[in-house]
Amino acid sequence: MTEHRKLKRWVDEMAGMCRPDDIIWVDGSAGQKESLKREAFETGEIIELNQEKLPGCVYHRTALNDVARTENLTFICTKKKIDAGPTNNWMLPKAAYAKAASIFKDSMVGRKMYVIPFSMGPVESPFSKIGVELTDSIYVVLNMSIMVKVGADVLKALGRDGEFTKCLHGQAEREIEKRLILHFPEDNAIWSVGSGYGGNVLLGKKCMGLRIASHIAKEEGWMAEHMLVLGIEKPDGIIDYIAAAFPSACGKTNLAMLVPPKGLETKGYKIWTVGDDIAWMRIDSDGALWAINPETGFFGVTPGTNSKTNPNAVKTIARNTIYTNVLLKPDKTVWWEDGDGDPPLSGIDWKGNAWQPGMRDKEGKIIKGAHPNARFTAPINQCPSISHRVEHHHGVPISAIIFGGRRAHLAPLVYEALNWQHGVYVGASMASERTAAQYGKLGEVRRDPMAMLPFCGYHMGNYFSHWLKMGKRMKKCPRVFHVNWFKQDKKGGFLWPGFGENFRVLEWIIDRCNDKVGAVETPIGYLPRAKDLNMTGLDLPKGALKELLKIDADEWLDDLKDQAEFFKKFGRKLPKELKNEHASLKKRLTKRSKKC
Ligand code: GTP
Ligand code: SPV
Ligand code: MN
Repeated sequence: MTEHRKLKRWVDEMAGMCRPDDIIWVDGSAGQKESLKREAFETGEIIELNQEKLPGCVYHRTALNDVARTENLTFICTKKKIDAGPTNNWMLPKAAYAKAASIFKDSMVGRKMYVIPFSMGPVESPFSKIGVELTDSIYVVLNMSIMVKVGADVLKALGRDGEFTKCLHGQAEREIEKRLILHFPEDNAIWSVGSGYGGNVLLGKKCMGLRIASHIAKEEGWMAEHMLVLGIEKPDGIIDYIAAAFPSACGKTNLAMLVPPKGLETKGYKIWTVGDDIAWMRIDSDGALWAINPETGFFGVTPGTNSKTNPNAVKTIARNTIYTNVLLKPDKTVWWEDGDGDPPLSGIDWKGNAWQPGMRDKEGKIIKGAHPNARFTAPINQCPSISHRVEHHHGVPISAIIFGGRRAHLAPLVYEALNWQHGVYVGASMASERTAAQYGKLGEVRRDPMAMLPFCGYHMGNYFSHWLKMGKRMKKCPRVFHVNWFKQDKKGGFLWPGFGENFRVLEWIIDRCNDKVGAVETPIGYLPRAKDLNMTGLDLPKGALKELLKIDADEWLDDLKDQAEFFKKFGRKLPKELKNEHASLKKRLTKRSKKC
């Protein structure tokens, strides 16, 4: 299969430890994919869905204890602890390899090992990186085949001695006590054992695409970010591209595929989807920042996805899609909460139990049909709004970077940073309420710089410096914004309708980039005045817009205390520029405070 001696030796070595019955090289062909599917149908690992209604679609349930990324079991393993920084779990590489090896040992006896050569980014583009994942799960092979380019072309591009990220995955017993997601940036390697869920096991995604890539990007002078990328085509036909970083389950996939509201669509606006989760960005010869999406598929949250909230996603997932942890209907189609259509009268829930709407558990809580972090895996080229530049090896030029999170209070609908340095501060100090995409207490506000807290593969203080340095190297920096679709009224309802209506905010952002619309300067940055937002065709309840654009200086000053506490973690590695930005913001807010 390959002339790459190092690759062959590594596969042999890993097989020697895991002892699979057989080793199968994934060639990327339709025939092999089909026969793998058949094999998985037979063992029950995957269920074939109704091929008339959902052609090419399959269904999978992960273990009950294995339904989201496990950040507490995720480690950056570097020789020196300081290199992993205060926000990552750390282990010495030697100890980490030994601990994982004891779990991997003989774990593939009776199973097969699949070798998946994959490229993140167009094959043979100078911006792409190659990885090889070894796994004992057909589910992983099928997912990876959608999420990234896999197979013989990649091996060819790798040649006899090309560099690749060594990615080893084994399900082992899928017990939490024996689960480890280990990254070795110094060895360009990833070991993941004991899980069968998404971000823990599709090693191209968060593990290589962000944690390992962010480390390489720092060394090589580019950026690997947890960002969607989209193009906004204006009525004059010119397309501006933006990249947006929101934490997990905070709206990236939805924004990436947005359909402008009717009134604005007829003006001629269109959205083009480049990516929904990861952006690799470089400064090109024109001095601007350009982004590629290194993935070829979406691994998106299903609950909440319906024809109103995200019609493009609904069309994308109608075929050739893997559904994970949703409700299985008797006719072998699927359903999830806040999806299309009424709940079925019966079905099998994500736990594999018989389910009926309205069922309650022992504590009286409604039993959901789909897990809140249930997901679809679908090819990006099925998305009706796919950008024609998605395969372009230079990607797209970025005019604006948007940060955002779930904040029930405090953060206004949108504001613009004063400049790049202030923008880096806005990203570094952002926070969001915890969602079902990771284990932990739901709703708790946590600081999540640039939405990269769980994904930065090195010391985050150095990561902030890298952002500042990139800004200095650019001839024209993208403008930086912050959005919050999730501000709540007193009753806990969302003040902003979100989804397609978010386009109104994007229009202001793009017009700001082109100096076409006004704003008011506030202590936190530039905010639109009510008249600067295009509200044609949207009737918000009285007072809602005022509340959405309100800045309460005292509330902000309170939040600054928490920011300062968080920044303390970075010690001397916190760039002085960010300390200065923090101090200036405090000064500006204090001037406004009612308490002074
Ligand atoms: P990851 O794939 O985990 O990185 O998530 P993501 O950032 O791509 O989030 P996604 O777009 O899948 O949205 C997550 C959840 O937020 C879904 O339940 C959506 O329905 C909901 N959501 C997305 N956009 C909005 C919005 O504008 N307003 C409101 N209220 N909810 C939204
Ligand atoms: C996220 O949690 O940000 C995801 C899903 O995109 S996972 O691939 O599981 O990380
Ligand atoms: Mn994500």
